[in-house]
Amino acid sequence: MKHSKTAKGRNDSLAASRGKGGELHQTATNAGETLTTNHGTAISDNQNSLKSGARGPTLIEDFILREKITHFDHERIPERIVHARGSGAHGTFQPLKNNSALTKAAFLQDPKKKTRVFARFSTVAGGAGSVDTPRDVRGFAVKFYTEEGNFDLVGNNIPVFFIQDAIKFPDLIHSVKMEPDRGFPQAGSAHDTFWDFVSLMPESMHMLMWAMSDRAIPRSLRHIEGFGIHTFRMINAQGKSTFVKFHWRPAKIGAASHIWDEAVKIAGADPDYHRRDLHTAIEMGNFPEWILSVQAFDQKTADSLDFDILDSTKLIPEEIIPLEPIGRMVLDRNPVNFFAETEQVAFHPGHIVPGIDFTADPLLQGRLHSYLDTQLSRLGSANFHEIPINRPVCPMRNFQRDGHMRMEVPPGRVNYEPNSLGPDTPSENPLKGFASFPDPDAGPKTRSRPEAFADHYSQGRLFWKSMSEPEQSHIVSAFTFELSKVETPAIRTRMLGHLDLLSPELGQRVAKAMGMEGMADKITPAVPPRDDLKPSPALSLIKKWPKTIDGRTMGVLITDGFDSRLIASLRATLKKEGADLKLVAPHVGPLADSGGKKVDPDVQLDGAPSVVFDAVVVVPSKAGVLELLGNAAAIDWVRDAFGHLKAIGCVADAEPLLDKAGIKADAGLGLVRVDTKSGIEAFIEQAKQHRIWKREPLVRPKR
Ligand code: HDE
Repeated sequence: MKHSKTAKGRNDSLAASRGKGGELHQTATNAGETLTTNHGTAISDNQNSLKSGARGPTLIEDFILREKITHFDHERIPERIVHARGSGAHGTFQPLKNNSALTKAAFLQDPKKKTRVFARFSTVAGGAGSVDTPRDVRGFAVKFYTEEGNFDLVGNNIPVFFIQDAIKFPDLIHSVKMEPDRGFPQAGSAHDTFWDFVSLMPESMHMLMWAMSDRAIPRSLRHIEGFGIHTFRMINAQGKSTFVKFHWRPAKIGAASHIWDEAVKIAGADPDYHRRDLHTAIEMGNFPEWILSVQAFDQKTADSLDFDILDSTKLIPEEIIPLEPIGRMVLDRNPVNFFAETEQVAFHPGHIVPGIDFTADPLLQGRLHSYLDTQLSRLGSANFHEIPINRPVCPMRNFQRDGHMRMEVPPGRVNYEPNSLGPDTPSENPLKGFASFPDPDAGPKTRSRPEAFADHYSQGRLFWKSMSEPEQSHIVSAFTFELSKVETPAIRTRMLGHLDLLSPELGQRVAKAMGMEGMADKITPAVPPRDDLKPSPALSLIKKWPKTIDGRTMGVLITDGFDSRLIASLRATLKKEGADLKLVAPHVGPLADSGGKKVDPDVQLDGAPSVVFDAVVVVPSKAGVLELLGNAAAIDWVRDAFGHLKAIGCVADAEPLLDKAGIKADAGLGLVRVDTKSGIEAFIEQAKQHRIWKREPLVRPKR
């Protein structure tokens, strides 16, 4: 082999070229300013390390190589222990009214005032590189950069939690994360250790109902509700305390979920589905919005409830205490750097401002320690508050000093308080400063739970009774799926015993679906479940589903010779409704429409299965459909859309494909001919249903 004698390697010609005088010129892709080291020394060659001869060993003297590689070696920081996979966005929050009767928090007073926010949504169990659509709780964390300091509302998309006391959190998370000996499964609760733990923790039962419901497979991050879970306090200027539960509701587009089979397939088709959806929606100016509400109540009301408001496994039905809207959040800007913003943002329920305070909820109390502590190992320094995404926008002045990576350069001799040498140095302010609410609740030092925390089944039963028929079936299927994955029979029978207590109907249906009727353990509850709690329709997603396609995307399958006039008319009608369409074709290069005009499709069929769309339209030409008949991806495209209960629009030429997929044209089941304007309108009406529930019994056995 002949070796090059030149001092420059092959890459020279790719990334840089020499000018007449021998100086290096950057190519067009790299025409910016001169590249430098971290310390500002200009770099002459970013393609070759410094060697002793072109084929000789690399020299340790090469400070440029060493600096670059050392920095690279340390690029990663530990991922979050939980909620490692997340997506974030910037936005603003604006009160809907003056909320001074409830709170003195400055950012909640003036409806004209906007406060910047950063929101991060996450899954809980999977690692940072896991997929977006497993069955899991979603984190819903918002940092409000208020003029009185940062307020972090660190919630989830489910209003209750698995455990009542923080001391059980490491056990819960160890059980759900991948099993320690084998390192799997990643991002899923369908395994023995999780079900072993929860089946021994009756307090988890209510949350399990939510986790096995459609809430745990959301359609997108834009379509989730958010909850503060714990009871907090709001304090007004007169010092009056009101208990509050925080609720976020997606404005306009409502909350929506996937069908399980769809979520599973999306995990393969587009592991970044939720992240991409949020990013794209914001990029397109389709800004997601949420209304922040509180359920506000006093001590007397708290005393009248049949559970303890300090118990995070319970919710207050909004039919008992209605939601009071207090503000609106709009997310309108994507991060420009994922690491700097989404990865480094440090949420902490202890970041609060005057006017908001904690209660003694033992889960919340434990969190108040955990979140500060975890940032120290994750971000590596007590100075994480100086990272731009975490910095408050109001002044911060104190005598905390030094430490790793300190950015501030505080001048002067005085770094202590009280002092007499620094007349301008900051001091405490009893009037403006945060004063904890003087909570009179106290008692003997004890490791125990209040008696009022003991009813673990009644609210789970309430949840079951509040669901629509399809939602109940999905819960049965989810328990069946998860418990069938459990290998230890004793865990299955124990869980079936709990399900009987949650609802005998649920228990029987799951036992039957698993082929384990009559095998449930008999479990004696600490407090017998109540059957007299009134259903709360607001807990159902389907019952309050808004009829809209705002923010949705339709997939349109086309082939050469397709009718582009029809597509133009469909696109215009969808646009009026706030929806978009993507052209899906057997290849990504241009197609010729029926008039011979070249049209670029948006995506190629194999990479855009129908699971990534909200509804589908099939518009091949007579000749094109014959090509599709021999393509399994095309047959699966329509078959899945049918199975996932999506509205399906088609032209007459599409019928052979529908036939081959076993789909019979019947408008009653959400299949609509879109050849005419009224056909397009009828299709949109069907798409607004979001799912054609009548179709479900045809495609999934009732369990
Ligand atoms: Fe968290 N949780 N958590 N959690 N949590 C974390 O903090 C913890 C709990 C929630 O997007 C960690 O910065 C304990 C409830 C969200 O960055 C950690 C307990 C709720 C996020 C932690 C809980 C949450 C976290 C990991 C039981 C809903 C992601 C990394 C007492 C109200 C925030 C981090 C983000 C993150 C601890 C229970 C929500 C380890 C000890 C209940 C949304 O500190």
